[in-house]
Amino acid sequence: MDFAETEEQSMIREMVRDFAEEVLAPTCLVRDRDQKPPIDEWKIFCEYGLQGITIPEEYGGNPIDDISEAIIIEELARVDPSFSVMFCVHVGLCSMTIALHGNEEQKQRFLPRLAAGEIGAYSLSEAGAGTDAAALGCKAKLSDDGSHYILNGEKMWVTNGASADIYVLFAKDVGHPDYGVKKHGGTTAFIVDSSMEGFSVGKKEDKLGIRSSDTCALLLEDCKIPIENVLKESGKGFPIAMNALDNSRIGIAAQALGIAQGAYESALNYAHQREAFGKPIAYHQSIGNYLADMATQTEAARHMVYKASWAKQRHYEEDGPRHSTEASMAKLFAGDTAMWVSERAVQVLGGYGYTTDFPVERFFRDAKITQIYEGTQEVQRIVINRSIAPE
Ligand code: COS
Repeated sequence: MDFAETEEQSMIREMVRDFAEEVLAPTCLVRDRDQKPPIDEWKIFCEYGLQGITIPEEYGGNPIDDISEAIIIEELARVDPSFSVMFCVHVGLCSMTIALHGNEEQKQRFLPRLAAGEIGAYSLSEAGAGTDAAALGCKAKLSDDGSHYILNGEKMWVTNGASADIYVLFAKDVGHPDYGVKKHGGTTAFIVDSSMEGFSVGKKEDKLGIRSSDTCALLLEDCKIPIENVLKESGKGFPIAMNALDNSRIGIAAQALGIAQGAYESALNYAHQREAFGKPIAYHQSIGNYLADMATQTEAARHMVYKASWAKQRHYEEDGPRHSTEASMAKLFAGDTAMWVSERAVQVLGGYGYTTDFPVERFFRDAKITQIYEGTQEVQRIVINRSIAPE
């Protein structure tokens, strides 16, 4: 077992850290305040070619190993969690899902666009279908001539909702034989272009954290989607959705890890500069203990995130077992770690930690979402419990 980063992984970490500190850090506080998506920053980021890491080379991508993917997300989140989730959804939930499940024609049509920097999104949740993803209410009806589907309904909580060009979106085909028979019967995955007739962006959420990431509703009003845009085939969407979430839960775990790391570093630096009772507060036992525990929790989360990334790569490249359990365990632990470490960081900074003069208040707000999206912590426990139950 080798715990060392490869030379390439260290190089990627350094490159992304430089980008985050030079490009994201100067604007992230204002973007957070104004809820402004990092579109200009995304364009600069795309010059590095990392937006195509889950896309095969023949479609313009630039594939890398799965631990490197986690390192990129971690380094982005260490500075700007909003940007990290934009990237995570683009590469994981959208590009990778099309790369895995799309037919040749679909891959040729959509992957080069995503590799070139058009933004991807994923839309499963609805007002009445969050944790219970099989309860989707959006309906798809095949046209009489069989050339297209007509979609109606409203999707919710869509990351990159207003910024995206291409969406992987789920609705139920009411004509499918399993519709109304099985709970997830008829669930179908569609590739939706933002320019399609009957598609529009609805309410943008005003959020506690990750405020620079746009989270929106999507409105489907007789939205006309060509039959060629169905991923795999009608009724095969639920496992596609679940598989995509297995992949992206590792991304959210990496995001949580980056938040914990960023909050810990802020607290560490502050504690070594701020003096009280004649010495830096880091050398007072109570603060020193906090810092030691923060470092330990963050490192433990790091191991779980990289282990889950390794399991994901083994699943796809060596036909290994599904990585659902590792992904959910990493997300559960890293999400709780981000919340705990960022709360401690605010405590270490005292009154200053409660102000926007330091980034820890933003990390504290941003951390909360990692316990909620891509499945709440309660969902991760359902997945884990199913895998540990005796036969
Ligand atoms: N990969 C591939 N297929 C999977 C799978 C996975 N990880 N998990 C389940 N499936 C398949 C099952 O094999 C089953 O297929 P068959 O019908 O062919 O037998 C089907 O999907 C239904 O599985 P299951 O009965 O386990 O579904 P449930 O409705 O019980 O799912 C949970 C339960 C809670 C695990 C699921 O609904 C879930 O993950 N919810 C959270 C969704 C979420 O994270 N939403 C927020 C972000 S999306 S914007």
